Amino acid sequence: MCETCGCQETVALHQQEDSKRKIELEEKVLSKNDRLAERNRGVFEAMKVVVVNLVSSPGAGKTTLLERTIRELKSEMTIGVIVGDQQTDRDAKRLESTGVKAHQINTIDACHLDAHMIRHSLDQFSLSEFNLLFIENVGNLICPGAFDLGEDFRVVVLATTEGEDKPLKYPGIFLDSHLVLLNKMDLVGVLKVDPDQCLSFVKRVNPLSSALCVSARTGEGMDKWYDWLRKKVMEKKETG
Ligand SMILES: Nc1nc2c(ncn2[C@@H]2O[C@H](COP(=O)(O)OP(=O)(O)O)[C@@H](O)[C@H]2O)c(=O)[nH]1
Ligand SMILES: [Mg+2]
Repeated sequence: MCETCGCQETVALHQQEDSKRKIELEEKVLSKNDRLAERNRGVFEAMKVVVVNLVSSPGAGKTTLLERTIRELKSEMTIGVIVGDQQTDRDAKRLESTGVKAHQINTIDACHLDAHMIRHSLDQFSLSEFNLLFIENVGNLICPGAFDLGEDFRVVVLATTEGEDKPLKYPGIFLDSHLVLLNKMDLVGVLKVDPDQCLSFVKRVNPLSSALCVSARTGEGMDKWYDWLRKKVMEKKETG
């Protein structure tokens, strides 16, 4: 007899049914998101805007990295930002102070941005004006990895303060990433972390991923990141 509701089924059978229902529900949510992400991708393609989805743990340095990147590149290209946080518009304000348009999404209960939220956020922009659109995702190394937003590239920002082993512990987000930025390199000496070991773990999870070591604070290594972005913007301009 089931102790949960007193019916004749076994607890194991109930658990089996619950997890089947959970999988079916997750599949439905994700396939709806995938359809909306494809629509977003079509819009980005038509407008020839390169879209970069930045994902990381909270505090890895996404906003700091964007602030420096925008200040450095805004004379060469037009840039917009969509930023997701559970509450507040603090990051949008920080990013707007660099002189670009930033739209904040407050996800309230959700731990990630999804394609539907991005679709509505696009109404805030005149997308055809942009060469480059950054999406700063909600700080979380798990859920954002499951939600395609229609972006061209997913970039993981990993901070040296997180230790070397995060790629092994949270492989999902690294699996489909195009680039890993190992940030806070200025702290390596103090922390005694081994960046090479961290990057070898990234390669073990995703042999195709590239990585750059940077410091958004000091600017160390950032030139290679700017070159990566310039190349992607140039390539998109040249297609079609
Ligand atoms: N030392 C150091 N601190 C950094 C660096 N990048 C960001 N930070 C600091 O890390 C904290 C979190 O940064 P923030 O950009 O808000 O992270 P986010 O939550 O990923 O957007 C802030 O105090 C930043 O000043 C870096 O490269 N080196
Ligand atoms: Mg931020």
